[in-house]
Amino acid sequence: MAEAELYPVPDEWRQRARIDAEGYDKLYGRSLADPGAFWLDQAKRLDWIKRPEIAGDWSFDEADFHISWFADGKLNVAANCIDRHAKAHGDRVAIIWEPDDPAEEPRRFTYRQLLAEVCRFANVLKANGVAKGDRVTIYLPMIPEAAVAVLACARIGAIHSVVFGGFSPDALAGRIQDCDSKLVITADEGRRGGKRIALKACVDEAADRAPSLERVIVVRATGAEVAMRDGRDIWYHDAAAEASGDCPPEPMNAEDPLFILYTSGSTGKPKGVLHSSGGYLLWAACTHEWCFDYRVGEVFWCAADIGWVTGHSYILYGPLANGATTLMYEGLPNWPDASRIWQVVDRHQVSTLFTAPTVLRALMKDGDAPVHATDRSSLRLLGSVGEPINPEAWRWYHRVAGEGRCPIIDTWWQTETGGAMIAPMPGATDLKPGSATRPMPGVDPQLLDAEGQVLHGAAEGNLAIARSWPGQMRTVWGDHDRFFQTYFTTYPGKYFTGDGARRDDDGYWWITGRVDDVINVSGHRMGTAEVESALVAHPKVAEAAVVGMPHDVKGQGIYAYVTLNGGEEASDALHDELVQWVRREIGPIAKPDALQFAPGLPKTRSGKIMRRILRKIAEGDTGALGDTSTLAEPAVVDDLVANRVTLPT
Ligand code: 6R9
Repeated sequence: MAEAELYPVPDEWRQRARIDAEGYDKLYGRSLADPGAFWLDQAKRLDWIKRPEIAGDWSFDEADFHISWFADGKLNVAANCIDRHAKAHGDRVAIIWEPDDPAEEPRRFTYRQLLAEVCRFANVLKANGVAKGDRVTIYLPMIPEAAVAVLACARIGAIHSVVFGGFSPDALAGRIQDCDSKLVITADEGRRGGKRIALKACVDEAADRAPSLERVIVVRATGAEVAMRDGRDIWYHDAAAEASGDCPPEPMNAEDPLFILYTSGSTGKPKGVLHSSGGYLLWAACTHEWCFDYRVGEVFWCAADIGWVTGHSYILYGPLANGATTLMYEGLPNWPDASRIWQVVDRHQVSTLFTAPTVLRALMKDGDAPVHATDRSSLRLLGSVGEPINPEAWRWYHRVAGEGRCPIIDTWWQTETGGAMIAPMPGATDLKPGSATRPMPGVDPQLLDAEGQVLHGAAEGNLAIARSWPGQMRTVWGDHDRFFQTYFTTYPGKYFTGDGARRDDDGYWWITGRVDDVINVSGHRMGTAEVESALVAHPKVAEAAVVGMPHDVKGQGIYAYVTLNGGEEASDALHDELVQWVRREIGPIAKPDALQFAPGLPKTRSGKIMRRILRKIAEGDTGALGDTSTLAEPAVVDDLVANRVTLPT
């Protein structure tokens, strides 16, 4: 059994780590016994303009619902991530940038250089009318300017909303409008795996649907020719040439918003998850140190995109707050070939690599030779995030990539949580493949059954968090009621994660995946409702239902059932058209892996689509459809089973 398989803390880590097993128990115990003192103590990691005297002040109850941390503290996040390091050790490299094309030279920015770049960008934003509290949408590829733009917002107190460069013009327009953002920062083009992405053209298209947009700042990345609209678009390099490299950081209240990041939920359009300045930064900094035990001089590589929360917390905010050297990679892990990710490790002597199970599964398919072709002796830790890591991928990561030497840090968390919540500490936690192990200090996870009863000991149920932590999201932008309804009503008085989990006899946590209508495709969240509404927006589609299906590389794939309008004929051409349609409406990550034309969908007599049955059919588990007697038309199920779509292997 997987549980019997234990990987003890290696001797090297036992000796060098800041926190050992006993240290973890003490730290965790104190964090729950005296949270006020514990967090005010932790807050000393940050540079405060005014040091807080209040830690957490919160209630998850409806009558008195509020969440705040360090409410009387004042700080500037960018000053914490840059200025204090620039002052103390300005020549230390803050960011290493590795380009898409391995033939090109990497770029390096010391903390001093980063400070100058960020100040310049901040002044350009100010010159374009951006003030404290304004929203700025960032739609950039993984180029250094993306980091600079994010930090420039933080410096002047503007709220950044980074939109992943793979999202469509429509998705971008929705995210610009929702937070009423007047300015977008983009690039002529992005590059990934040798391909070009026409970002500026996407912004032009989005602008037609986003009337709030007044100004577009365009970074020259590839040099491609792009149309510039007079009075709206400006080149960053032109504006920067006139901007000063000096910009004082804006003093911010700890509770002032730092950023919005849109994420999919089980219903409705994506939610603008809002994070605070003080609590979020402290959480990112603490968890970066606890999970990865970062030491000065090491190179830390989180191989995510800054369009996702992982990139926010572990490419930028956590590492930079801790004065780390962080690596930012423009390209794909397996381009131009399957060795690339390891070549980047060797080229920059990376000590910690933090990536997603889907990447590992894709690499595993190419066998061990591309890994063995590289050295990797600089690696000391390997991290995983985004979805449950299957034990096979865990073992491969450990044995092949890390040569048995590197602990695997499987971090469970969410956009909403700001940083890692359940994860091992390398010097403290014996590992079990597939388990995210133990909670971080301050995190109070609970298992609950469907009736809301708390389960004790070894058990399986739904995962809730019983108390607030500094990195918790503060609201859904523009819809505080939706925030409360989404997370605090399933289990009154608790934050409900939407995930299921199991706790074993040793108190280890195993995340089993989403229990709501959210699909995890390659570690990215996709709401089934979003894909469905894209499909029904097609003129030939009457109805659609979308569920997750097992996928050997992506973890989950997207399976769509589509009912056409009367008079429309199903065809291969229409099949492909619909798949492309979703891709265009939302972006490549939402493209259905399987699409089945269905004359009808299984519904209850009250008209509710029975997703349980659709999930079973998509999984190929058609022998166990369970009770179909409540269906309005049981015969539709037979048709669905007979015409099930299987993925090409
Ligand atoms: C950080 C991030 C959150 C959802 C989360 C869960 C899944 C993330 C995981 C994991 C098992 C892990 N998830 N990490 N499941 N083990 N180590 O991914 O945020 O994009 O908001 O996704 O991802 O289902 O609820 P986000």
